Amino acid sequence: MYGGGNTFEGVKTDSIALEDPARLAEFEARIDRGEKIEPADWMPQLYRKQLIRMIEQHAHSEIIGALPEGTWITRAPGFKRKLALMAKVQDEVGHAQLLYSAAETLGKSREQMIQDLISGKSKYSNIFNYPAFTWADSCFISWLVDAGAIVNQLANAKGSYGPYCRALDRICAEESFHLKFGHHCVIYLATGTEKQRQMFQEAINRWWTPMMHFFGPADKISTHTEVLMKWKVKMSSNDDTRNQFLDMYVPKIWELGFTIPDPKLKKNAETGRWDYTEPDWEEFKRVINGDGPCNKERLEVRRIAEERGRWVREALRSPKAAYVTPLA
Ligand code: BYC
Repeated sequence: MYGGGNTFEGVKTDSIALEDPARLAEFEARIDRGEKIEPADWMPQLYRKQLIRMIEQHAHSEIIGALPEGTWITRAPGFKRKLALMAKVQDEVGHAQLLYSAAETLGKSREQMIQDLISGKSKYSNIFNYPAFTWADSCFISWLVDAGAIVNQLANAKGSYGPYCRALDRICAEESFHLKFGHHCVIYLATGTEKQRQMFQEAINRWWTPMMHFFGPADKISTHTEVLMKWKVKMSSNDDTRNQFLDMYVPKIWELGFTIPDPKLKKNAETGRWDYTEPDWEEFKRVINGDGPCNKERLEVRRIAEERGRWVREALRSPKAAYVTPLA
């Protein structure tokens, strides 16, 4: 909730009341006029903290998100799919670099962000804590997870913080290629043998709940939506984004003759919105707090990568010292 005495990383959220009222009013007027806030501009502490949290989580999601698909590079069917998947995974890691840079403009160092990821202090997207057992799982990610990400990111690219919006513009351009690649791979499975169709159906069955979770908790239990929407960091609520995704992609999934494992899923003619079974939010909480099927493995891979890359970072910082060490 906005205000109410909660704390966020040691800053009382009601410290907004301690901000200079004139500066706060001017800041909010700029946001209302649709101006971008830039790093050197005055901003409330809470705006800075919330942006760091959200952009950092987004960056971590790109890095960790590269892992389940990354394991399919060598096993993707055919040379062209291997090449395309390799390029996609590289893009995702590049997105993380853009996002870490955007978060750094707010004053948190990249080293600290990576430390907070590895120690489990920072969150990253729930969905990448599930295993990609088959090629069809990888196709689900490329098509539908990327589609969900685009719906969210296209909206937020029109938000208030300049560096985040510019990073999102670039990310969305690349994501649209990923989506086409994923769709192409799914069409191939959908028009293939019975076994191939079955593989994709099983992928939908496995990934549907995490996909519903991906857009964040239902609005009525979301913690940060109110303040983030007020300051135009988030341009659409979790339920609205989820609904937009369902609007765009459920018909496409059905058109291909697949089913979705939710008997309640249908478009409500009266409200114009989708009815669905509320996904299990207890499972969501467990997964985002470190107890999903792959959380430990994902963070361990990241920790090892960090350790193995240390000498490169040190060499960049101090080339002379690094040159002597390997020869010694
Ligand atoms: N997963 O108040 P709420 C990609 C947490 S990568 C984990 O509604 P908010 C791709 C939330 O952090 C793109 N945690 O939060 C990459 C909060 O916890 P804390 C991923 C989640 O921020 C490679 C608590 O739940 N996209 O697509 O207002 C290959 C309460 O939630 C999640 C982004 O990162 C979640 N799904 O709204 C392929 C988009 N949802 O911090 C593909 C950027 C919520 O209080 N992020 N939580 O401990 C956002 O747009 C927003 O942060 C969210 C959540 C809509 C996700």
